[in-house]
Amino acid sequence: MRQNIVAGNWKMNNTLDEGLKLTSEVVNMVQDELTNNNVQVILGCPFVHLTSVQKLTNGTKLALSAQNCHEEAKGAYTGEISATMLKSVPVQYVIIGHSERRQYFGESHDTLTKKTDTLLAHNLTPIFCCGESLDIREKGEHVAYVCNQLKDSLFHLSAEDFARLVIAYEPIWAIGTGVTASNEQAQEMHLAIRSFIADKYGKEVAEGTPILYGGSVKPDNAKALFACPDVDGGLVGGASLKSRDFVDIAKSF
Ligand code: G2H
Repeated sequence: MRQNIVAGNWKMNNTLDEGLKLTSEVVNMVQDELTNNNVQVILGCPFVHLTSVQKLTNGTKLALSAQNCHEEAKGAYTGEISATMLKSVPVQYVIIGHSERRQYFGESHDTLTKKTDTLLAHNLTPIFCCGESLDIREKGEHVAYVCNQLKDSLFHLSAEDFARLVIAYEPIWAIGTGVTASNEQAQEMHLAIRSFIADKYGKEVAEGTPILYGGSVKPDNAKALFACPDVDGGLVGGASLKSRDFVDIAKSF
């Protein structure tokens, strides 16, 4: 059975004190309330929070994610953070290819290929984001567009390495807008992604790959989304900033 995952993506929010308060609340609630052991809860914090947050999550059910990583292992890249640094925290997951990074920071297919390779080489799990704009969906080209994002950045991998990824489908029109993809829209895309992976890597790899949905996931829509057969959890932005909402989402399986 593949792993269900609920990953928070705090984005550029929270001071260190706020982040630690949020973490403590989530740790306590998860400890007391989360009886479903088939869900991995992940906190995706800003870089400067990671070391302190790790001290609070260490030894709990929670795992830690960064929101980005430089593609080179080390060197003269002022202001950047490497996979080696993240591994030393330690962090387990790294979000890459988020539409905000593609749009505002020019993260290209080529860069994402390199980031994926670097993360896997450092035994970090990439949470690879993909998703189409409203314009592309309205033209009916959303499935082809998302499949191409996967092909262009990931299909150089061996089946063994591909099986180490987490995919997050995040339609851009649903991000931070309060508009969520319908259950049917999410399931259609998740199934298409899984079939596309199966064509390239075989059924076993496709069936084992967690595919998360992201885009205005809230406590009141999570249950129905997670009930879709090919939706294995969520990448949660706004709602991950409130401990009660985030843990309620994690309890929605
Ligand atoms: C999509 C998501 C988290 P939100 O970006 O990655 O954010 O839940 O606020 O739409």
